[in-house]
Amino acid sequence: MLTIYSDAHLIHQGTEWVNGEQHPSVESPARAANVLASIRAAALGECRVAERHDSSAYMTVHSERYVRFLENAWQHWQAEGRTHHALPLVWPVRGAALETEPEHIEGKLGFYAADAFAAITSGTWEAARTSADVALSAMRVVAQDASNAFALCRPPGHHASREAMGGYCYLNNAAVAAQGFIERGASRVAVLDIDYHHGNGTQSIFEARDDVLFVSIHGEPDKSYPYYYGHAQERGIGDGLGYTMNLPLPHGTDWTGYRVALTHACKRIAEYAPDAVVISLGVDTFKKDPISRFAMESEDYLRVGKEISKIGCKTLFVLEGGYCVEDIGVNVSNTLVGFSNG
Ligand code: Q9C
Ligand code: ZN
Repeated sequence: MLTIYSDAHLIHQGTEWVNGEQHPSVESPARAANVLASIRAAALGECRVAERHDSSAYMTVHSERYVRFLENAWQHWQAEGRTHHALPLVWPVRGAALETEPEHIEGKLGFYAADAFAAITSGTWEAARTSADVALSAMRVVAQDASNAFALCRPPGHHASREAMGGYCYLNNAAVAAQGFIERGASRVAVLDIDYHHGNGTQSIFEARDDVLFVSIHGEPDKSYPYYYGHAQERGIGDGLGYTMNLPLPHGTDWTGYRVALTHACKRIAEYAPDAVVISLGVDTFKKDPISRFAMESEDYLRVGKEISKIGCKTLFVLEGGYCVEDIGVNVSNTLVGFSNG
């Protein structure tokens, strides 16, 4: 399997609030380095650097004004004399009229953020756009060669919606890739999101459509971030009704429980008969993940990959979360090896 990657992510390391203090975010450069090292050790296949895309390439699933905000946020922040990482402190409340983008950067930050887990740093835009480029480059290879590929994206993307960053995500790499398949002629694309956290951004981008099926397995929203989305009752809206499937699972879920949900998810996807499948691959379902509450073992990811291979469709894996830096590499490569040997 071909891996697409980039080193541009190294210039982005965010900040988050933990126990009343600001710390370097658990979403760190070491994560991607570890994944690349494991991919190489597993001899999965060629590792190739991503091609550069124009920022209009991200406006297929994001609005132009949101992409411009990301591009210019750090300069606006600096123009206010700030030198520390930018995090929002004020948000519009649901139900309010939300159409007018404020001029002040403080207003913009809350306008374009779902939470305070997506800090803007001097390197954020370059890293985020390159992460989307990694997904787009890998999508092109899969679309052209009817093959499979792994997009080693960082920062992750699945919490980013059309006009909001959040949860370490800025541009929705998986959604940009899924839309890319559609624009290259696919009639139907499925996104299978197996990150521990519900892919609220991806769901919101596609929930009103029937040409992109979104299926997510995640920690139950009552107890897990992003809290407000991912209930089993969310099944899509309008034309998209029936094309969103949420499979929330309780804390402590291990392979025994996970397997049932994964088999169900893959069955639904196979029934949909997509032209391509995008896997939002988060390995924060791992038992030692510092911020999540499932109990998957490293060997279980071989089984996850094998189960996904049974869908029998061209497949693009896109890296999302996974914060046990020590084991993220083996968990990701096990998934891809399990798929390849499937
Ligand atoms: N106490 C991804 O995996 N923090 N994002 C949750 C936990 C935010 C996760 C707080 C988690 C975001 C891509
Ligand atoms: Zn996650």
